[in-house]
Amino acid sequence: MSAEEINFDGLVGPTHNYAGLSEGNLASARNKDRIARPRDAALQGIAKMKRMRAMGLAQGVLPPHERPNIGWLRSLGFAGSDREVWARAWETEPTIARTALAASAMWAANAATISPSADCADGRLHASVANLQTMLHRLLEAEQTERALRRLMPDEARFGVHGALPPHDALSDEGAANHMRMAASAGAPGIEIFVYGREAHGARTQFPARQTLEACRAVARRHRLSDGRSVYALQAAEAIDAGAFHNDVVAVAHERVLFHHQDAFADKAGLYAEVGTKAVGLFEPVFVEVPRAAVSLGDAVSSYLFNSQLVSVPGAKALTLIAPSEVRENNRASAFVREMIAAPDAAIGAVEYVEVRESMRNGGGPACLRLRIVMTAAERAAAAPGFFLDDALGRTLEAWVRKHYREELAPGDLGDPALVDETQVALDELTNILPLGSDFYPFQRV
Ligand code: SUG
Repeated sequence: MSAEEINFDGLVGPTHNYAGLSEGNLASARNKDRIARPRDAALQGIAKMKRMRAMGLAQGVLPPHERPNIGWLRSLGFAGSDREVWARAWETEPTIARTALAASAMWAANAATISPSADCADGRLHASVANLQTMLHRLLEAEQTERALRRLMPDEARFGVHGALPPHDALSDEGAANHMRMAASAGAPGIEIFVYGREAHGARTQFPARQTLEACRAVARRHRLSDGRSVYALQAAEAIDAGAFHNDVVAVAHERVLFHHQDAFADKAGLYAEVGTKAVGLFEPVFVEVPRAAVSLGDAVSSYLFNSQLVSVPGAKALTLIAPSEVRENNRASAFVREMIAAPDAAIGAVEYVEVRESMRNGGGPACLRLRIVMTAAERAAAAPGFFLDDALGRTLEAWVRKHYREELAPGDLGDPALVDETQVALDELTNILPLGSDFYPFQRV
C-alpha cells in the first residue's frame, strides 16, 4: 500500500535550558549552566521543519509540555499559587526544580515507538509512548505525550496508541531512538529492529543503558509485530560508554539502508545476517558502515554524524542525509560524508546541513528532534490535520515564538516566578494554534 513517512518534530519549549541532567550524554554534561537561547532554539527547530517541507517532505509538529511542571511539584508537597510553588521549589530543592523545568519533550524521537500498519497483524498503526524512566526529568513526559498522540491520532479503529510501559528499570524504554525500520518503501511490510543496551537485571555499562530487551519485546507484542520480521540487537557497551546513550547516536535506517558506525552493535555480523534472512522476498538490505579508522566513536558522538535524518527526497534516486552543521565542522566526519556521497551508485547520495545548535548542546541532533510516523493516505486523512505543517502554520509558530520566548535564559534567571506566567500564557495561546483544545495542559485543567 502506498504510504508516506511524516516527520513530527517536537517544538522547543520556552524553558529550554542547560541543566546537565543526563548522565552519559556528554553534551548535556559539558554545557551545564551555559546561557541558553530559547527563542533561537525554537526558531532553529521551525527552520528545520520548513526546510524539510521545502524539499517536498511531509512535516508535522508536536507541542512542548508544561514547564515548569507545577502539578508534579505539587505532588512533591509544594503548595500555594503556581508562582509560589515555583519560587519555593527553586529556593529549597534546586535539583528538583531544574528537573521540573526541562524542555526535553522537544526530542520527539523519544516520545514513542511507532509501527506502521503494514507491519502490524491487526492492520492498525501502533504507537507506544516511551516511559523514559532512566532520567527523572524525562520520566515526566509520558502522560502529556500520550495526550498529544491521542489528539493527533484519535480514531481507534485505525490507530493503537498505547500508554507507557510501567516505569521500572526492567522495562526501560526510550522510544524510537532505539528502534529502526527497514522496508522496500514506506508502505511496504518492513523489518523492525529494536536496539537495547541491556537485559533486565543484566550486566551494567559504565553509563546508563536506557533500553532493555524486555521493553523492546513488550512493545513488539503490543504492536502485534510478527517474530519473522522483528530483530533485537544489542548495543555495543563501548558505544554507550563513549556517549551513545541512544542507538540513534551511532545508527540510522531508512527504507533499505542502514547507516551505522562500526562499533554501534555488539554483534554486527549477527545483525546483518538476521536482517538479510528476514528481508528475503521483501527487499535487499544495504548496510553502510563507517569504519572507526575513518571516524572514531569519539568523532561520531561529538559531531552527531549518525543523528542525521535519512530521507527520500521526491525524484531523487539515492537517499539524502540531513546532518547537523557540526558534522561539516568535523574534518573526519565531513570527509567521510563527501566521499560517501561521491561514490558511484551511492545509497546515500546527498547531504544537507541544518543548524540546530541550541538543541545539539543538550545532545539532541536533527534525528532526535523528530518522530517518524508512516501513514497511509487513509490514516493521514484520519489524523488531526492541524498538526501538519503548512506555510501558514510555520509563520504563525514563528510569530508565536518571537512574541513569547525569552532571548536568553541564564541559570540565575530560572527561579524567576514570572517565568511561570510567561510559559502558561504562551502555551495557552498555543492550544489555539495547534488543535490541542483548551484543556490540553494541566494548568488549564485546574
Ligand atoms: O535524553 N538531553 C536528552 C537528549 C535526547 C536526545 N534524543 C535522541 N538521541 N533521540 C537526553 O539525554 C539534556 C537536558 C539537560 O541536561 O538540561 C537532555 O535531556
